[in-house]
Amino acid sequence: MSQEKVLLLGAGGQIGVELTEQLRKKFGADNVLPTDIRAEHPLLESMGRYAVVDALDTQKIKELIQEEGFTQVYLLAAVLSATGEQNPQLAWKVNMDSLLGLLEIGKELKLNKIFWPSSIAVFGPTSPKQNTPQSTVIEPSSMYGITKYAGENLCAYYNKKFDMDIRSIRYPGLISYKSPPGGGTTDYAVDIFHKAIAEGSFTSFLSEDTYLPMMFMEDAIRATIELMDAPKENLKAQGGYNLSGMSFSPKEIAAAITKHIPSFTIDYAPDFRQQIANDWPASIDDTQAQKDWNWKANYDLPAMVKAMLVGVKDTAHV
Ligand code: NAD
Ligand code: AKB
Repeated sequence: MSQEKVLLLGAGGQIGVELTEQLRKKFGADNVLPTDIRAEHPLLESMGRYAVVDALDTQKIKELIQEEGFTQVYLLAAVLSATGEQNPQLAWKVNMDSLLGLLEIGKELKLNKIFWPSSIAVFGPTSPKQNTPQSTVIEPSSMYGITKYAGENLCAYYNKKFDMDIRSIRYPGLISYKSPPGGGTTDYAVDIFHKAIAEGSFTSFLSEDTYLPMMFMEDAIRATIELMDAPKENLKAQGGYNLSGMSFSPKEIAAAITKHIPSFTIDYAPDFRQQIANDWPASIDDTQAQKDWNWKANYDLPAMVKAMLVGVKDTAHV
């Protein structure tokens, strides 16, 4: 098999920084180029090359792929749920135009593989709330969810019509300490660790009993690489793959943190993000990912809390 060369668009965010690290371990630093519209993330500095690229600049992306011979592209640039609800037109433009542009490039240049992330936000108030299945009623209520479901359908269309290989995961809320989250509804579950360590207290913008599907970043990155490595003929899901890691409420994550920081306190001031969360699943059924590519999460709530407290403390002292 010839050497794969990987281009990441939107690599300066919560997922991209850690995905770049792992893809560089897998393919070699010189074969992985992270790009973003922002300046280079400090963790990527001195790890290899970096370029500023607008994911909407289709011409520039096409030239980059042709000049450097990229075989795979990971499109991570997006406007997430909370920012998207405040600026729906921007969410539609960034999330849809970047994808359509890349799919056209992928078709023309015959890219080997494309990765495009979906989200649990595809599910809406009419989907089953507990153990939401892979295939069910999907009627998203947020602009972000609408773009993710439209994107899934677009990927399925290009896969079928042009025999392409575009793979996707419906990530739950991702929890990490290396790069901050960027405007989502699940971001409270990252912020709570920083506030617990720095201030000993936290005000949650979701109510105490709001259960959402969540996952530790290490699991999410491993899932992404495992899905991209899986034989194409095994992948039977319609749309992005459901992935389950853990499910908890603000009250439960606070109780788990209190086991390590007994004086920690939480209070609640729900805002507009409560409505977004109310329409999302509480937990996810990922049987199809288990079956098609042997997916299994390693981190549960106690393991994730322990890893986050160590990670946030360590990075705070760097
Ligand atoms: P993020 O907001 O942390 O990072 C997105 C990156 O895209 C940012 O660095 C931003 O600068 C960049 N970007 C925005 N517009 C751009 C443009 N026009 N050109 C180039 N770069 C641009 O988001 P993330 O959490 O890393 O999410 C990556 C993908 O995964 C998104 O599609 C998101 O919807 C999806 N996802 C994330 C989560 C999560 O919990 N983090 C959950 C489900 C799905
Ligand atoms: C968000 O909250 O917008 C993201 C997601 C679940 O897609 N974390």
